Amino acid sequence: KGFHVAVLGATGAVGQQMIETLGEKNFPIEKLTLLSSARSAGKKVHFKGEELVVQEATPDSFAGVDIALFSAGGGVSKEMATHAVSHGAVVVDNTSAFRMDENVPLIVPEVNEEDMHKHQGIIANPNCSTIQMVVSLEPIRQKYGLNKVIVSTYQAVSGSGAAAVEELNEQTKAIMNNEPYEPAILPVKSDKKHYQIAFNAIPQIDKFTENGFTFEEMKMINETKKIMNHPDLQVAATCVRLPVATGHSESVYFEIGEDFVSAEEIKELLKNAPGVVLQDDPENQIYPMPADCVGKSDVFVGRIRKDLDNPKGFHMWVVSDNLLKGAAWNSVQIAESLINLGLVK
Ligand code: 11C
Repeated sequence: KGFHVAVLGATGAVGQQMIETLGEKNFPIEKLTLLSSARSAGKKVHFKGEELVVQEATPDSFAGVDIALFSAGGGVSKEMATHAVSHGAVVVDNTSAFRMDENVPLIVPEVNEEDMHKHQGIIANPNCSTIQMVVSLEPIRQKYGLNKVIVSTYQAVSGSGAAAVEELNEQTKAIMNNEPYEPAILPVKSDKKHYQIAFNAIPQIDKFTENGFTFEEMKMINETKKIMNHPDLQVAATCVRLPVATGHSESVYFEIGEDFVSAEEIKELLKNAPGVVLQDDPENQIYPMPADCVGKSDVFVGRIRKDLDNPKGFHMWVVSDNLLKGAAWNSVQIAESLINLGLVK
């Protein structure tokens, strides 16, 4: 049987990837409805050789829809989710609107697929930088326990949208040509100041919260605990934007519950972990880099080594395509799980 799938935010960076991923993964679709704001309605999108016209999303757009993939911003999700659910659709929401809502499962299928059974119509897709980290940490947590995580990120500008990628490209060209270019989008479009991203590193992703961490850092902290069902896990994050178009990288320090585990044992575990590709051979300079991971669904892990002082401590380097496993692919995977678990009509 095929399903009636709707994509809300169909013309955005993630929405486009969702449509491509549905096609590439041969998702069982009977009908695909593409929705957007009034501004983008009317655009044409190709799906499996057919030309589909994007329609303006209204409360009635969800009549007959089985699964609705949302990626049009938190405000739109809050406005439209109840309408979609009242029409009987299950919403897979890629915004932060419902992630920390206790009635909404926050899902990474490799980690907590079983939490989907508790859904009440909405399932949240986590933040991109959180997803790739928990995919790499969960097998370790299951086997050896996990006490503490300290992560520093090296995040791509596409996490901030297509306009930010354009800013990086245009700014780079301008600087190379000795021409002026006024930053207007990064680090955060709606914040007071904007900084050069080309040839730079900006230690701010999203706005600052009152505790000195940014909202992006707080997402990594809170979402990790929720996804792993581990409220006592100690997590700290520093999130940094780099002049990379796509592919988030992370330096992850973690402390396990046991003393006598070797780096080789962690490598062996991750070699066989779902959704993980191990690229760890320092002698031959093999380690993951974002340029190699673009367009791939997996989470790539390397540079695994034991801390020199703490017998429970390890370091690793985790890279993934933030638009795929970080967003579109994880959402489509959740939709696949909905079908496999019989959670959609
Ligand atoms: C970034 N992680 O790289 C953000 C983008 O909560 O889904 C994703 C924001 C979110 O800027």
